[in-house]
Order: sequence, then C-alpha cells, then structure tokens
Amino acid sequence: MGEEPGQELSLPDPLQSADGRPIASVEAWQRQRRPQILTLFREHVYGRSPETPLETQSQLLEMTADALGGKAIRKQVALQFKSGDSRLTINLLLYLPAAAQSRPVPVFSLLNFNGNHTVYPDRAIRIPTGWVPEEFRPAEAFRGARGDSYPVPGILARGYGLATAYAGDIDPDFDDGFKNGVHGLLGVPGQRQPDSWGTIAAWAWGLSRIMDYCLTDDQIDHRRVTVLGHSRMGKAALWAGAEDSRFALVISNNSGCSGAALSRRRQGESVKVINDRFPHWFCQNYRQYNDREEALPVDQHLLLSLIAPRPLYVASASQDDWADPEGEFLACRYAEPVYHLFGLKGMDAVRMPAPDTPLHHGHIGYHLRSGPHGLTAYDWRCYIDFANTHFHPAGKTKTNE
Ligand code: GTR
Repeated sequence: MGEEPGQELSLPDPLQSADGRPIASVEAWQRQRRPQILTLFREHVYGRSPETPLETQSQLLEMTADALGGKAIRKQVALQFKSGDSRLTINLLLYLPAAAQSRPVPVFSLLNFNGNHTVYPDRAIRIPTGWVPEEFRPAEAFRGARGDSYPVPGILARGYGLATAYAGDIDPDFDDGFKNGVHGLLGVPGQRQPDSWGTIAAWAWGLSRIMDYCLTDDQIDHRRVTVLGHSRMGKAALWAGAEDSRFALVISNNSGCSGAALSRRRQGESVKVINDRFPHWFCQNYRQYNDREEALPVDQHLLLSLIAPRPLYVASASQDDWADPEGEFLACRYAEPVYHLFGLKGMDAVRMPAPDTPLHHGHIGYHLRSGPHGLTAYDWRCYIDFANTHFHPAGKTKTNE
C-alpha cells in the first residue's frame, strides 16, 4: 500500500489478518480483523480503558425552553460517577432546537477545551469549578470566548442539537502522573501498566458517557448522535468512534498526529514530538515508536477503518502543516478498502481536492479548508451538509421544517 509518487510508505494492510491471510468478507472483518486492529491501538497507542464498574447517576441541574430567545432548549446535566469514596462529575451542556419538544433531534456531541461557558455567551452556563488552562482564568471573563468554533445559533437553525462538556471535567490536560480526573477515579495508584490508558482515551471514555446520557433523553434522536472533535479532541473523537459504535457519524477536525494523519509520513508533528510534549496523552508503550514509526503495528488509516461502515468525516486546513493535511487525506484513502468491503463508496477521490471543495460523494467525507488550524463556521457547514446526506437520504436537506 501507499504508492504515492515520492512517498513509498509501507503501511499495514487493513484487509490482511495478523497471520497474513486476506480478509475478504464483512464477516471476517467484523469477527477477526476489526477486533485485532482495535486491540493493537489499545496496546500500542491510546491504552486500555478500564472496565471497572461505576456507580453512575445523572442529575438535571436546570432546563429552559427559553434559550436563544425561545429558539432553543437549554439543559445542564451533571453526570456523576462514584468508585469507592472517589467521585467525578462531568457537567454536560445541551442546546436543542425548539423542535425537539415535538420530535427527537440529531445531536453533535463534542468536548470543549476551556469550559462550557466559553462555547456561547449565555450567563446561565455554569463555570467549571476545577482546573482550567491559565490563559482562560479567571473563567468568568471568558464567557463565549470560543464562540467562533461553536456557532450555536447556526447549528440549531439547521435542526441539530449540541451536547458538550469540558474535557477538563474528565481529565485535566496536564501531566500529573494520572492522579486526577477519571484516571484518579478508576486507577490504582502505582499500578499503571505499559498499556494503561492516557488522557486521549480518558476523553474518549467521557464522550461515551455523553452518549450514555443521550440514550436516556427522549428529545435526542438516539440513532443520530455524532461525535466530533477538533485537534486533540479530534484524536479523542476518532478513538471514541472506534471504541463505541453507537456513534452514528464520526468527525475529525484537524486532528493530525495520532489522529487522522499517517504517522509513517513524519510530516509535521511526529510520534516522538507528541510523546515528549504531551507525556500524558497516550500509553507508555507508544513511546517505543519515537523515531521508529515504521515499527508501529498500526498506522492511522487503520483507526479510520474502524469507523466503517458508519460515515466518517476528516477535515484538514491548508495552513495546518503541523497536522499534515496530505497525511490526513491519504489515511482516508487507505481506509477506503474497508468501506468497499461493505459495498460502500469511501472518499471516492485519488487526488487531494483544492481548498474549500468538499468531497461528499461517499461514506468518507473530506475537505481542506483554506486557512489555519481551527474549527470554523465553514467546517460546521460542511459537517451538517454531510450529516444531512446520511441522516436524511430521501433528499431532505433540513431537519427543522
Ligand atoms: C498541538 C499538538 C497537536 C494538536 C494541537 C491542539 O500543540 O501538537 O497534536 O492536538 O495541539 O490540540 O490544538
């Protein structure tokens, strides 16, 4: 695989089993190859998430049908987890279009970087009580500060809801030896293994807990919950989508190294650089591949292939060399054989498209947005167009009529 001119990459074949046998049927993929690949990512990249039983409970903290001047329902829900004497709370913020009062709506679930209050300038949104990045303190001063990345009114106007939580509620984004967040709740101190989970896997776990909540809310269309993430949260969204097939659509926005970009290309951020800068993101085993990407038993096209047959969307930005846009495009291409096995079209393109010309023909969507690293209104427009295609195949383009 990987015969791009000038870049002979020797990539693991999604359709060849570990013992060298070809995978020629959907059944062989589901029974053999998919679990093999999932295990390899758990062991070598993201780490294993514990299956420790947890006492969980969700508490509706407040709800109004009067948000955004009556156009939206706002809910804030505390997802509470208990293990022994330790507790963890994920504060979930939901905005649903008013139409959800009469029928369930599709929802985008995603983690935000700096607190729910940064997503939209609504004074009712609760401020995180735990750690927030220094540049976002005092938290009260940053209401709506990340609004450009979360165009709430536009998303709602197209009939979609938003379910978001602050990633720091699940695991604060710094290296503390895995004591705080869900690592502290579920881990036994001093007993970490080389394949114990890192922060990306913890965030993915949190996304699955948001999914658990969504399945209990009758105003949400349970079969149309998307998981989306930008950058480091894009890595988490892909891993959540791979681990949890309840997500109907998986979207990676500029996720780059150890997200959608092929590691073996070593363009932009490398495995060594990411492990050195963010020693808490991955499992310890991943460090074995610092400057040895070719020794990895996986590459990121295999992560993308785990989403099949569900629709997948990967987006890059033209000035985001750190995330290796071409490596993201090629990973989509090399994930295609698995979609083909299901009789589905993948991305259906051999060359990278020009900026701002989205590929929405098949089950893998892709676009290269012009501009720098970021999640923008343009990206959201593309995601909603693509979601409409897959969620409303009868040609209905809007969900709020
Ligand atoms: C960078 C990191 C990337 C990406 C990005 C982000 O510092 O090198 O892998 O995750 O942060 O999350 O914005």
